[in-house]
Amino acid sequence: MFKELDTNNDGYLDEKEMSEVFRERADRFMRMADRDRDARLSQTEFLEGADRVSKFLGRQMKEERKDLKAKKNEQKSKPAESSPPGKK
Ligand SMILES: [Ca+2]
Ligand SMILES: [Ca+2]
Repeated sequence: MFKELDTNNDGYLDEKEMSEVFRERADRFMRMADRDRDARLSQTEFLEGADRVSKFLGRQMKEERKDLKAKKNEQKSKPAESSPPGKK
């Protein structure tokens, strides 16, 4: 992902590379949110679009957190070899 964005392969994302990312995102957002296809977003279209994006991202993040938790529990359920169970 990072390497795809780093178009000149110098190991950094510079302003130009970043602005290309955002332009592409903005473009996609525009197409997704512009319900009446007049090539501009009304306040309603913008807010609805932002709402959809944030719900989508929220769901994704929730699932990622769930995965992370499941992984942590997996590790917990395995007996720790290096450290004996501590007393509280
Ligand atoms: Ca670069
Ligand atoms: Ca529109």
